[in-house]
Amino acid sequence: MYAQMVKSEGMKSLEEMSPEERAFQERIDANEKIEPKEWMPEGYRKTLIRQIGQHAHSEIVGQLPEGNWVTRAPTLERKAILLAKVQDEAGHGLYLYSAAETLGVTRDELTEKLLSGDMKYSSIFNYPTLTWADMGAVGWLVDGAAIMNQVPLQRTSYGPYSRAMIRICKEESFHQRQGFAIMMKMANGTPEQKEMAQDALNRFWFPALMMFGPSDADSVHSAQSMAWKIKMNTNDELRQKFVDETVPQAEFLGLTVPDKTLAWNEEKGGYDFAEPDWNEFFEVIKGNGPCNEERLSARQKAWSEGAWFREGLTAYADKAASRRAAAQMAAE
Ligand code: BYC
Repeated sequence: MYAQMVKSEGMKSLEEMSPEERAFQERIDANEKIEPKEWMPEGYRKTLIRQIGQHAHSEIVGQLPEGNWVTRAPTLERKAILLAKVQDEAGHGLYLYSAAETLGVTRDELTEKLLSGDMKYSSIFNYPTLTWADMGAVGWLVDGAAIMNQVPLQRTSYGPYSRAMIRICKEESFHQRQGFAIMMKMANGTPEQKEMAQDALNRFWFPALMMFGPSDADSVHSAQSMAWKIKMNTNDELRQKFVDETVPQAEFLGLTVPDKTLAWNEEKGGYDFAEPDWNEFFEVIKGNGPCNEERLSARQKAWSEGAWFREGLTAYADKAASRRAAAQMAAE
């Protein structure tokens, strides 16, 4: 299976590596963490910037579909909980941008790449959140899928990314539970509320499966990323785990997973399930999803309207630095 999915061209065997590359790979194989100022292959650095940057953008863009519901949450308590969750996502974005900055790229550079379309963010945030039940489905399925992917990333080989993941995972578990709590309330509510919960599950099931990335046969980066322990599992492995954990939760809620082919496979000890529509996935990541334009224009607006504030912060930091330098000179 591993050999089948090898698409990361240019992957070298230990014998083909330079002494530096070999020493680096041996550290990875011994599960040592790589820290910012240490030597690393250029491809390792670039792959991390791509993955961590995309992850950071996803956290920030991910605030938009949920922020949309803060003013419309049904009770004050739900409003406070949702607000806290949306704020957590901003925090996750910040830890991740900081981790990426240790690799020699600035947060502004990463943001500009997001806005120009040179960098991606998770496909899931290009789907609309139409009803309050969608806040349940996002927490339950989207944060649930995110946790499935991020728990193994706590052991990723790059120190700052791994440490950011530890904190993020703690918060994501709270997010997943708040989503499930909304789903429980809706699924046990009036017939209309149960119908809303089912409709949210119907719309978010396949997009949630897409969050794990293309099937292993089409995943261009997996082989090299796994050799470097940037990724700890293949996309299909994590998707399978997610389905196996989520189906019993849907049954508990009394809801139906919108997949007629879903069946327990005793032999593999997991469910057989339908693949998402991969054409739709590739269209969404090319920028043609239902909300791509809306999401990017919201980020564009925030970026241009925040320019005066960023300039103010830089001017203040420069002034403070020159004041400190002058005080130091005077003291010497
Ligand atoms: N969406 O070779 P592959 C969250 C791209 S946010 C968009 O398998 P890789 C949350 C991929 O980038 C959750 N693009 O790639 C926030 C590559 O294109 P590029 C975000 C996708 O990197 C707020 C191409 O397809 N989590 O939790 O080995 C509220 C080929 O794919 C997607 C992370 O970012 C996608 N779904 O594997 C609530 C986790 N999938 O870059 C929740 C960290 C693939 O060459 N990231 N692509 O142009 C990862 O674990 C990996 O990057 C992925 C993809 C598994 C996502």
